[in-house]
Amino acid sequence: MVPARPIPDVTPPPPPLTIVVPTYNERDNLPRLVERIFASVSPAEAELLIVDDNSPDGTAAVATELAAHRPVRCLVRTTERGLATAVLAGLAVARGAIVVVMDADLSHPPERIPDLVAALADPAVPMAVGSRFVPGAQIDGHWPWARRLNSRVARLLARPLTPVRDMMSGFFAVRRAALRLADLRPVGYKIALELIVRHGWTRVVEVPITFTDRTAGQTKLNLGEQLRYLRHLARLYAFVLRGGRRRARHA
Ligand SMILES: Nc1nc2c(ncn2[C@@H]2O[C@H](COP(=O)(O)OP(=O)(O)OP(=O)(O)O)[C@@H](O)[C@H]2O)c(=O)[nH]1
Ligand SMILES: [Mg+2]
Repeated sequence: MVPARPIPDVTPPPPPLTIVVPTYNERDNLPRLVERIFASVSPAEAELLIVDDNSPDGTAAVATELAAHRPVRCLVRTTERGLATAVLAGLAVARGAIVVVMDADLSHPPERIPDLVAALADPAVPMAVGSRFVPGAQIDGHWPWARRLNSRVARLLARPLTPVRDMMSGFFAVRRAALRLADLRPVGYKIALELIVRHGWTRVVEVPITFTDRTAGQTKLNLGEQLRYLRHLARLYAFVLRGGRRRARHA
């Protein structure tokens, strides 16, 4: 009798890099985003994971079309809505050893992804942030004084929590093995700040970027989001004052 040959494992290995993009009504931005991402990183080494909250504009259908030609996956959430929890859901199913998180609206330059990834070459660095507030960074577009003031106050309020200058950034890379997702209590928009404080990360590198204002689609940032930010800050200060950050550093 001929011995049975083992069935070869044809499951493709996970890509080294997963790019997580939360979306809500970003149909018009996705094709250009995908084009620019895969002009900057090899499709053989990266996957794009779109986390869409069942956008009424059909963002998920556009993502599915794009998936025919590119390594794109789309996770559609139907029972939950919110940027931070969407990012967390993406981090939970990402397969790459390194995960980049960025917005869909082309505010974050995909061309800087390789620089963020390169900053993680030092094993002591758990996170690299695409920063608008370090030398070499730039903001393209006119920010009215009210928006500038708003951004400055929001950063000042978080300053005692971290020396990272752009802790509000939605563009960052993390080493997946460094994540303790069960320790996170995401609320609102500021997932990078949540990651930095709850993990007790000190060696965060900031990579200067040129930030461009969105030209398509609409902002989802509103007063409710700003109030949620204050609630988020209160939770993080309570965590630090109770010694949570010290314990996280020694975990
Ligand atoms: N899945 C999901 N994504 C969201 C949600 N809210 C916002 N996003 C996405 O998060 C990213 C950032 O949202 P924006 O509305 O651009 O917020 P912002 O960058 O602070 O505001 P702008 O300056 O107007 O661009 C975008 O990719 C949005 O589509 C949400 O509730 N669920
Ligand atoms: Mg935006």
